[in-house]
Amino acid sequence: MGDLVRLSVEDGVGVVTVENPPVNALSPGVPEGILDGVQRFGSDENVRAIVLIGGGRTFIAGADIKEFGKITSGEKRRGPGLISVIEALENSSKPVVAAIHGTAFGGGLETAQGCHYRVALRSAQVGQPEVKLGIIPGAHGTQRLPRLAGLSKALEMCALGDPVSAADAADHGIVDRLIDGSGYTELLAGAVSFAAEKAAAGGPHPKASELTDNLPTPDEAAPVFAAARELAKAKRRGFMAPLKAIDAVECAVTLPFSEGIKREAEIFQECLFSTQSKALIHAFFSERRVRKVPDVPKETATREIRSAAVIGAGTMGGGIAMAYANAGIPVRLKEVTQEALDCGYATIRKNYERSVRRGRFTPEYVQQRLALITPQTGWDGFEAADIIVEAVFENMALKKAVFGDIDRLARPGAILASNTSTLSIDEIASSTSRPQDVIGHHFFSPANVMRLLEIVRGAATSKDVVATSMALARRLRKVGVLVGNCHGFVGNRMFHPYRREAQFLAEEGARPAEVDRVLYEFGAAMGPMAVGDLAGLDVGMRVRKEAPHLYPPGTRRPLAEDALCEMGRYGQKTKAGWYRYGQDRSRHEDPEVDAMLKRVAAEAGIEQREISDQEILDRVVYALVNEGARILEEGFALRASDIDIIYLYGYGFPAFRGGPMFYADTVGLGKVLARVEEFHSQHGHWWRPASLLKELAENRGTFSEWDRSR
Ligand code: 3H9
Repeated sequence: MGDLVRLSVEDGVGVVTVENPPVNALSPGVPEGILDGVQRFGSDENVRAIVLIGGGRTFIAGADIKEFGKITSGEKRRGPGLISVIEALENSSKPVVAAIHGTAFGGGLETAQGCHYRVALRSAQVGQPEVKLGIIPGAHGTQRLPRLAGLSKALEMCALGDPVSAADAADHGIVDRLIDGSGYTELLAGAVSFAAEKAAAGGPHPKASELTDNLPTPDEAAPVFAAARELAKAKRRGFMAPLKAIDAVECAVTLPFSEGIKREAEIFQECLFSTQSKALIHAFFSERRVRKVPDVPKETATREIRSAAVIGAGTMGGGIAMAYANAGIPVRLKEVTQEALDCGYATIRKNYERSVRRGRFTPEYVQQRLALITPQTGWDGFEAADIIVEAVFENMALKKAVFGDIDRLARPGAILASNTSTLSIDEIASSTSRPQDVIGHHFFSPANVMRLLEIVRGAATSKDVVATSMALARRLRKVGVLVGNCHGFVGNRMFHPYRREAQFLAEEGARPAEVDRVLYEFGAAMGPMAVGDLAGLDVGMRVRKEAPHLYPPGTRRPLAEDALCEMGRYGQKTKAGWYRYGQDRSRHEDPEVDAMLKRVAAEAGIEQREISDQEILDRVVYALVNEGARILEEGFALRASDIDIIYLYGYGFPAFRGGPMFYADTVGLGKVLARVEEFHSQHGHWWRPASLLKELAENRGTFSEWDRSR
C-alpha cells in the first residue's frame, strides 16, 4: 500500500501522492492508501490542509479497468472501496484540494469531486468516459457533477464521455483555479499555496453533494433530459450506457443525494454486467494489446522518421500526405503530370477548408499543415526521405516499376512502404535490392480520417521496420495492426465473403435495402450494399476478373454486381448502383434493380424466397467470423482481438459488439458453428467451417481464450 500512495508534508500541507504508473488507476491498494493519508493528516496537528495529487504524468485516470472483468466473472465482489474514500475526503474538516495534471478521468474525477476544491494545470483534461466502456460513473459522479457543473455540462460529460479541457472545466465550476506551468512541480506548488489560502480563510469548505444552486426543478429539467436523450441516440446509436447515464443524472434532479447514489449504484451494476460493457472493455484492451508483437519486443530500436515522401496524389496519396502533415512530419507529394498533381493538391486544400468550416481546425493550423506538404512532379528530395510511401493505382506491374525507381533513389535505411490493399508485399519487395526495408502500410479511405492502418509484414521485412511502423502509426494518430501477407490481408480478405454473401442473399430474394437495414440495426455504420455503392462496384468486378483463382470452378459466383456494372451502375459515382442516388446523394430503392435480381436469379436457376432478418445477419456476419478464424489458423493475424480492432476502426463494425470475433464469442461458438454447418450443407463450398472454429466450438472454447493461450 505504501508503494502505491506516498505521504509527505509541504509547508504545513499534507500531500497525498498516488504512485501507480502509468496512469495512476485506482487499483486495489490505491483507495486504501488515499484513505489512510486523509485520516493521518486529519489527525495531525501540524497539517492544516490536504492536497491529493498524482505522481508522474497524470492525476488518477480512473478505476482499474482490469478489475471489472474479475467482478463480472465472479472472481471478486465489488467492495465499498472508492466510495468510502470519497466520503472521507468530503467529510474532512481540513480543506482537501485535488491537484490535476494529465487526465482526471472516471473514478479519478469522481475522487476530485469528493475534494472541497480542484486546481488544474491548463494542459489537463477531465472527463467521465465510463460510457465508452459501457458503464456509467459509479462513484457518485452522476450525482455530484450536476451539482458542481450544472445539468447540461454534466449530461454532456456523463452521456457522451468526451474529455473536457481544464479551461472549460474552470468555466463550469469543476475546477476552482487554473495553474500556469508545464508540470508536476508547478502544479504541486500552486496546489499547496491554494490549500494554505483556504485553510487560512477557514471553513466550512464546500461539499459538492450539498450544493443545490446549479440544480433546476424537475419541470425545468424535463426538456433538457429529452434533448440529451435525442442527442445520445443520434451520436451513440445503439449504445446502451449513454441513456443509462442520463437516467442516473436525472436522479440528481428528482431525488435527494442519498437516494440518487443508490439508483446510480443499481444502474452501474446493471451496465457492468451487460454484454455491451464486456464488448467495449474488450475493445479498450484490444486496442492496446494490438501494439504488442511477440517477436518484436518493446526495446527494438526504431528508425527515425523526420520526413516522408508519397508517390501518387490521388484520393489515397493525398489523404496519406495529410496524415503525415497533421502529425507535423514534412512530406513530399509526387504525381506524374502537373494536371494530376494540381487536382490532387486542390482536393487536399478543399478537405482542409472543410475542416476549418466545421470548426475542426483553425485557419492557422491549416496553413502550417499545408506548408509541410510539397507538391512536385519530379523526384527532388526523395533521396533524403526517411520513408517513401507508394500510393499508385492497384496494379502489380506498376507498383513493381515504382519500387524499382525508389530503390535506385532512396537513401540506405529509408523505409519503403506500399499502400496496396490486396497485392503481395513480397512480390513488390522483389523488385528492390532491399526487401528488408519494404513493408505494407494499408491506409483506409479517407486516409487522413480513418484510424486503421494495416501494417503488412513481408517475409523479409526487418524487425526494426516493423517496430518503426507500429510507432509511426501512433504518431499519425492511427491504430496500427500488424498483419501477414495474404490476398486482401486481413480486413479486405474478410470483407470479400461478407459482401459476397450479401449479394447471394439479394439474388435469393432479400431486397438490397432489407440487407442494409438488418446490418444497420445491428449497429453497423452502413450496410454492405451501401458500402459497395460508396466504394464503387467496379472495384469488386475488377477483382473477380483479375483474381479468378478466388472463384474455383464449380463454386457459386456472385452475379448481381457484375450485372449492375453491365448496366453502367457503378455506385454513387454514377448516381446508381444498388440504389439510385439523388443530386444530394440521397438513397432510393430502384425497381430496375429488383427486376435485374429476378432476371439474374431466373437465368441462374436460383429460387427466390422470403429471407428472415436472422438469416441475413447470420450469413453476412458469420461469413466474416469463419474467414477470420481461417486467417488465425493460417497465422496472418496475431490475435482474434487484432481482427476485432481492424473491423472496429476500419469497417464501421459496432464497437458495442466488440468486433466480429468477440461477437461470435458472445453468441457462443457452438451456436455459430452449428449455423455455419447448416449453411455449408445448404450452400456448399464457401461455408466449409474453418478448422479453428470447429476445434474451439467442439471444446467449448472462445476466441478470447485462444488469444490468452498464446
Ligand atoms: C471508472 O473510472 C469507473 C468509475 O466510475 C468508478 C466506479 C467505482 N485501468 O492508453 P495508454 C493502461 S472506469 C487499467 O496506452 P495513453 C493501458 O491498458 C475508468 N489500465 O496511455 C496501458 O497498459 P499497457 C474510466 C489502464 O497515454 C497503459 O495503461 N477511465 C487504465 O495513450 C497506458 O495506457 C478511463 O476510461 C485504467 N483505467 O492514454 C480511462 N487506463 O501499457 C481509460 C490505462 O499494458 N484510459 N490503462 O498496454 C485512457 O483513456 C487512456 O489510457 C489515458 C492515457 C488517456 C488515461
